[in-house]
Amino acid sequence: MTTHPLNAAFAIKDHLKIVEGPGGFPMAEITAKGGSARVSVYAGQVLSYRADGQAEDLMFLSEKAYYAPGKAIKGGTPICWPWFGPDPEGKGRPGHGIARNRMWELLGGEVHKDGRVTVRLGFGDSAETRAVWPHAFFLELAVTVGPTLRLALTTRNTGAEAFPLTQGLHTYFRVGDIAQVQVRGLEDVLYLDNLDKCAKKSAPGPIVVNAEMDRIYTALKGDMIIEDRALGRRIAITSGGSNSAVVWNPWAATTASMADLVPDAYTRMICVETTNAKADVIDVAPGQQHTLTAEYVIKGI
Ligand code: TA6
Repeated sequence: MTTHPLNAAFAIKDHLKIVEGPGGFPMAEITAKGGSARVSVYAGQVLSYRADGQAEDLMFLSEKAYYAPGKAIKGGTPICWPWFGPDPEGKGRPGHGIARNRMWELLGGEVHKDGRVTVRLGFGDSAETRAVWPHAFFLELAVTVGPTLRLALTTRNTGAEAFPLTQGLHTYFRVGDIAQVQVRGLEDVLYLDNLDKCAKKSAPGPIVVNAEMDRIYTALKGDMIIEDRALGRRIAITSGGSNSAVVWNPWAATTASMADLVPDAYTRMICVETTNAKADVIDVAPGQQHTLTAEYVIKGI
């Protein structure tokens, strides 16, 4: 990785450096009091976060991820926007929208009094975006790095008509061994089972993953917790601006069908996603904005 011309405008000594990352994409390297992170300017995607003292990254990043224009990077936090999942209008547009497979702009960085560092990235509408999604907008992601990682995704409607928005912070969390993982905080919450024609279901007790899972939870009760006995840690996820969540693990067969995952990848990852998905649609009125947030705190067991 070599240094990058964006440093002239954005570098902050000891805190923010831009390097040329895989695929030649600019990558922001953030060093803060309490933690460090790497954020790709392509796709506006956090690829790595490590709290000080943690041996393991918070994020799973596929060894076979694509770093190429038009492709999504498998791992970290892909931004699903302005729709979550398949094209809601069935026009054959890309799954999970138009943000995760295009270049963004670096907007700025800031060191806070408490030593946290925030980096902001975004993009607005253009002829290219309007050809796919005919709305005027500015989308901004603020990544705040410290002892915790906080993501805030703000959608501004800069046009004259309201638009519906679904979206997701599709984080791939690194786990030591999926067989030793439990997800808490969604007990008895109604979910739509994406692997069973979106049948409505619920289950008592923590979530245990022992087969392919793709669930859209339709309400949040509070924090979601990933308990990972193999890595001896719990990840607490606090969501804001969201009343839905997705839990996804592709398991062996679907992993084998994905060219950007190695065969055992599913044993080392779980996606627990802060979303506005399915009926959790946000209508963004002209001149208004909506912010979706997720904060990740790593605790011991
Ligand atoms: O968030 C879960 C999900 O929507 C699944 O349905 C699955 O398709 C996954 O995302 C990954 O999608 P991708 O297009 O990144 O392979």
